[in-house]
Parts: sequence; structure tokens; C-alpha cells
Amino acid sequence: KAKKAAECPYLVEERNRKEKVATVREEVKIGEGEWNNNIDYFINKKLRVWCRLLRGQWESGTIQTTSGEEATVSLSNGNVVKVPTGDLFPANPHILEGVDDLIQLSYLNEPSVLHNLQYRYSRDLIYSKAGPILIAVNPFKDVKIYGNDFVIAYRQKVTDSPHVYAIADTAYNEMMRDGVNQSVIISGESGAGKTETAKFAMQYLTALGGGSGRIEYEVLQTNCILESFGNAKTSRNDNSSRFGKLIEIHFSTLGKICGAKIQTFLLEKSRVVQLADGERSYHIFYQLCAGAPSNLKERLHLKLAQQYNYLNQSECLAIDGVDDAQKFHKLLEALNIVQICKEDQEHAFAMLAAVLWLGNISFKVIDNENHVLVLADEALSNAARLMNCSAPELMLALSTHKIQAGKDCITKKLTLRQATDRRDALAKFIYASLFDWLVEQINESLAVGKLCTGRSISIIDIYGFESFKKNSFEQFCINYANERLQQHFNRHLLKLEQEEYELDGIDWTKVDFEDNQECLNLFETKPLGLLSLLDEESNFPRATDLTFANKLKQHLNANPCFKGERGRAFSIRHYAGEVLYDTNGFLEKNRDPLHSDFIELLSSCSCPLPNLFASKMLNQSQRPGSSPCQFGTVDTPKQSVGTKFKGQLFKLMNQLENTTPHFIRCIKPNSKQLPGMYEEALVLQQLRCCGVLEVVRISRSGYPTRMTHQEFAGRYGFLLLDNSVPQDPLSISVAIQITLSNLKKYFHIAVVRSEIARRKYGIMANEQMAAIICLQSGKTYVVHVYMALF
Ligand code: AD9
Ligand code: MG
Repeated sequence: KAKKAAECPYLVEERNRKEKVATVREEVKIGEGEWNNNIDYFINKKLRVWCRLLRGQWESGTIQTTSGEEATVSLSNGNVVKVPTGDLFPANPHILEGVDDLIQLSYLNEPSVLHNLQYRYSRDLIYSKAGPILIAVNPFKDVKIYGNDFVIAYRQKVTDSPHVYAIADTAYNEMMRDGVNQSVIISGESGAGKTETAKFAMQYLTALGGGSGRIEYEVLQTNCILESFGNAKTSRNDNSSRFGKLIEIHFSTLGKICGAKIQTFLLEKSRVVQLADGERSYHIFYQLCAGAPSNLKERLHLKLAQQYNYLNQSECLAIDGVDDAQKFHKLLEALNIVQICKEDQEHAFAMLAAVLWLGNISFKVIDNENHVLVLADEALSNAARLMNCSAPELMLALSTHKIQAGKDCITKKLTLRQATDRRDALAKFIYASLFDWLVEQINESLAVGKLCTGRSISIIDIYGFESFKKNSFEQFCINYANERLQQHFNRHLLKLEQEEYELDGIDWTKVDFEDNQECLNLFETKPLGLLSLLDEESNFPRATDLTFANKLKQHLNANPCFKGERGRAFSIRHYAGEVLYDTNGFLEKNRDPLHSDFIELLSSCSCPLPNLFASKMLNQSQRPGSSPCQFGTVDTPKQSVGTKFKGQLFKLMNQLENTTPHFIRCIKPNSKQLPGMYEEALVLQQLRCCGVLEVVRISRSGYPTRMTHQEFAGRYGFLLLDNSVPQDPLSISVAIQITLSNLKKYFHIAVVRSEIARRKYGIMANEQMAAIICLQSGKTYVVHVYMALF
């Protein structure tokens, strides 16, 4: 089977190219830094260059002549153009076309990297390495490189072509070998392919760690459930994740899956009640309306999706090529597999139908102060029936507000606007609580078993960076999360790596990179950061979105990542680009109040779920002495959404810090979600902003393999003649030198001390490995052995 996979055209082409590159590798001699002195060399040898044309795109050609700062270039399409020499970049020799790791490129300039990825992409080679990172360019079609045969091929190392399976394989092996938890961190903008990539990684791990059969199957089915309830069509992605997810897969000592745990982050609640044109609410609503069998439809008083206000407002009810009814049947199967009982499933569907009916509830204005009454129609009775509360109580909760006056509770009528907001707040609360409940049920079913060793691989897939025409609180949070993740990436691949070299006294030319700390400070600084100012304003009863925007401009205008805009708007310079935010709704969404009247209403329902949701909310927010009117007349205080999210992200980052990270960068090749289309500018912008090129630069001249002396001794100590690994630092380092010289017999290793320049001894063409033992390091016990593979 593995052989069969290895013979597929994808891998055969990859292998042939590799062999060719390996044989002629030595002919490629000119390094990137030498370009400036070598323009004549390029003219004489008629070597290819990349030429930036007026429209910004790149064309290859050869330089004919230069005069001052201008060059005449004959392009490969036959045209001859004059361009500034600053717009010329050396192109890589043909032999390096399509190399699978960008670090193999002789020239690492932007057009060369872009071209290399495009070359591969046009041949369906969607994965490439950029040093330690896997780059995945979204094919928007089935590229037929997944499934059992490929799993086996990667497991048996029949191929080493870059693949998400290879990354999962490395994570698994390192977990088993080093006993350290691992993480696979997938990033990229919306629609770049993170969720699909995460699923393939899970597929590989479950195939590898499959044992009893049940648990790994369940783990895979969680994707279907969470996508139904947590994904939706946006203008960027037909299946966009509207929540962040971390799945920890736990393994036994034997490497078999013995449980899993899912954590989710901030579901976009507003989507339940409000949709942008052309977008949809959560898939589950359409799936339920289309796929529920008739008896279930009857019990839920369910109609067609277009009859619900919450769904029909955006004039988009279907997604091209997606059969919602069929998806519903898949969902039912998945719910059964993760052992959510039929009764609970029915309760959950009732909550969904209740949300839909709530959206159809309407109000009648009864006086000139715009006070309202709830219309006693089919929507009201159905919503009440589904929640199992009385219709008059629901009416009261939607149109009035209880206020504490001394010892008495008085009831105040609500205006049309207030009542509509209340109704929507209830719908959002029910949906978000249902989502959390579902995740809890799944976690119970996947609960980490007794056999677990505590070793795990976490896969993180959050919503990608977003910049729409109109950006609100949701994009603000999503983009903040992406900044945090980007910093983790920078820290591990750019900062720590270089700091280590410096600490260990290695001769190293620093690679600069775009640090996003300033943008994170803009969000997190207390008391004058975005989140603190938002909280401050949210606590201020008379504040409005406009006063909030003004406050930001007053305090933050000096920050280079912040720009005040007209009216309620402001911009943030994110690592991935500038985003214009409209503060409309920020305060309310950050406060996210759940009115005490609702807690009272939900607690009175005889249906188990609303009751559970209410008591959860009460537990979370009740403070001593806050229940004068049964549940408190002051709307129950709780932590703001922004602050809670920040806390969650910090926790997540701490968790990731304790793992060995494996990074995957997904790239969106075009904004139309179409196969075979590669928009250079779009790809370049993604490569630039996320620091991929800098990582390649570091990896190319750096030492990607680094072990402590102890680890090295543990792994290679068997090469010592007497096989015994010494324990004290001094004899370990002596042992390492002996081991390395033994290894040298097999691997052509150069053993050098750190203070001796690598360039002098480091890498020569016939070496496979160069090692540096850092004995001079200030760290006595954690001294490193650096190895670079060539
Ligand atoms: V968002 O931030 O959640 O909006 P993602 O998760 O980055 O986004 P997603 O994985 O949902 O993007 O991918 C978008 C679409 O691209 C998928 O629905 C698939 O149609 C398509 N895709 C992505 N990766 C692959 C792949 N490896 N093979 C085939 C793919 N299609
Ligand atoms: Mg996604």
C-alpha cells in the first residue's frame, strides 16, 4: 500500500526532482549576498533574473546591458524592457525549480520564493517546507494525497515529500521518543485551509494511535459536530470557523490514543441574530430545517429556513455544492458515535428551534413612548412550548424589566429597541450555552482514560485573521487572537532561536524580523490599552460607542499601531495588515449582559437545558449579596468578554509553551475560493506578514537540530564503546566528543567548538552533518550540541 502511494505521480515527480537537485547541488555557488557584485556575472553568463514590472508582477528574463541605475532586460515572453536595477533580483537556476524546502534555494528573494511555491502549486504539490515550517497552499480541490495508503507511506517513510502527515508523524515520534507534549499550531488567514489541515493531522494521528477502535473514531467525529454548530458561510470562506479550537489527543505509553479533550474559544454569538449580506448563520440551522425527519419537524414545529427571520435576512440560504439535508444525517451519526443520547439530541434540537422561533417574535408599539407588547402569535407560542415555559412569562420577560426600588420590585415597560435587543440577547445566550454544553458532552465521552500517560499532542485551529469592509468587535477579538499566535511563532522560530545562538557564543549574524509586541501592547497595556479602555467605558453607564472611540483617540493616538479615524472608527496596524474597525456595538458586546429576568425565566422552564444554562450563568456571575429580587434586579455583573478572552488566550499560550511546537502556515492562493488560481500579490502579502522568509533565512544558516548534552548522550551514547552514558556534565561533554568522532566515521561530521567560526569549519559540500559543541556556554548543565544537516 505504501509503495502504491509512493508511486503516485505526486510523489514520483517529487522524488525525481530531489535526485536531480542532489546530484547538481554543488554547481550552484553564488550566494544571495553576492548579488550586488555579480550583476556583470549574470549578464556574461546570461543567467536568469526576476524583474518587477509596472503592475507589480514578476517576469523572468536576462539582463542585456546596464547603464547607471537602469538595466535593459529581455523577458522570457519576448519583450524587452528598461527597469531600475533595484527592481531586479537574481533568479534560481532551473535545476532548483520547485525544490521542496525553500532553504535549498540559492536566492531567497521574494519573487524566487513566490515562483517556487507557484511552480509546485501548479503541479498540485501543495505542501512545501520553509525550514522548520510546513507551508500548505490551499488547493480548493481534491488533490488525492490523503487516506490510508498515504498514511502508511509516511509512517514507513517511503517518502519524505512535505505533507501535513509528515508533520503529524514527527510530532508523534518526538512525543514517544522524548516524552514531551507536542503541539501542531496551524495559522493563516480566513479560508487558507487551517481547519482542513487540522482534520488531516487528526486523521493521521488517529490512524497511528488507533487501538481499541472506539475512541479514535469518536475523536474524528467531533469535527463534524463542531463544524455544524460552530462554522458558517462568510464572504471569505464557505465553511468558516467562528470559534477557536484546541484539541488535545492523549496517548498511552504504547502510543495508543486513550482520550481527548477539546477547548473552545469565544464563539461568535452575534451571527445567531445578525447576518451580513451573502453570509449564513451556523450550518446547523439550515441542516436541521432541511434534514430533520418529518416527525421531528412536527415536534419542533419546524418550517423551512426561509421562514425564519434570523436566517432569511441575508438572502443566502444555501451554499453551492453543499447538501444541508445530507449533512444533517452525517451529524446525527456523529452525535450517536460520541454517545450523545437520543433524548439529549432532541433537547438540543428543541433549543435550536426555540432560537429560530424567538427570532420571529414581534412586538406591537402601544404608546407614544415606543413601549411595546409582545404579539401573541405562533412564534411566541412555539418558542415558549420548545423552551417549556409559559407564554405569558416569556412575553413578560421580553417586554418588561424588573427594577429594585427600596424593598419592592417594580416592573418597567421596554421600548421597541430594548425589547428587540432583549429577544436577540436571549437567542444568543441560548445558542452559546448550547454550544458549550455540546463541547462538555463530547469531552465527557472522550474523557482521558486511566491508561493515559499524560503525553499528548495538541492541535490548534483558530479563526484566521479577518479584514472585511465592516469590522466589528468579533474581528477585533479574532485578530487579537491571531496577534498572540503570531507572537508565539515569532518567539519560537525567530527570537528564541537567535537568542540561544548568542547565549552560546556562536558566531551569528542576526536576522531582523517584524516584532508584533507593540501591537500586543496596544491591546493589553493597563490602564491605557484597547482592552482596558474598553472595559472602563463598558462600566460607565452613560458611555456610547462614540465616547469609546473618542477615548481611544485621546489616549492611543501616539501608538504607531493605532490610528484614530472619523466618527466611531479606528484602525489597527496588525502584523497581517491594517484593519478598520467600527466601534458600533463594541460596548454592548463586551458587556454581554444577561438580564436577571432571563435567568429567572430560564430557571422556570421545565425543560432540562434552559434550566442548566441558567444555573451555569448564575454560578459564574453571582456575587454575595446580589439577589434582592429573587435573582438580582441589577443585571448580574460578570467579567467582560474582552477580558475573559484575554485570560483564555494567556492560558492557551502557557499551555503551548509547555509543548514542542510544530508550525503549519496555510496560504490562501486566491480570494475566490477557486482551484488553479494563484494571485501573486495575495500570496506575497501572506508570506511577508507572517515572517516565513525570515525563518527560512535563519534556518538556512542556523542549526535546526539542537540537543542538550544529556539528550545527545542518551540518544547517541550507544556509539561509545562501553555503552555507558556518564551522568556528570564534564564527562558527558567528553563522552560527546568521543561519540561525535565515532559518528564521524559514519556521517562525515565536523566537530568544532563554538568559538571557532562555522564558516571556517562548518559546512562543506560533502558533509551531511556539522556539529558544534558549546562548551563555553554560561549554562553548565544545559549545554547544547548543534547539528546542521546538509
Ligand atoms: V477560517 O479562518 O476558519 O475562515 P480556514 O479554517 O483556514 O478558514 P478551511 O480549512 O475551512 O479554512 O478551508 C477553506 C476551504 O478550502 C475548505 O472548505 C476546502 O474547500 C478548501 N481546502 C482547504 N484545504 C484543503 C485541502 N488540503 N484539500 C482540499 C482544501 N481542499
Ligand atoms: Mg477554520
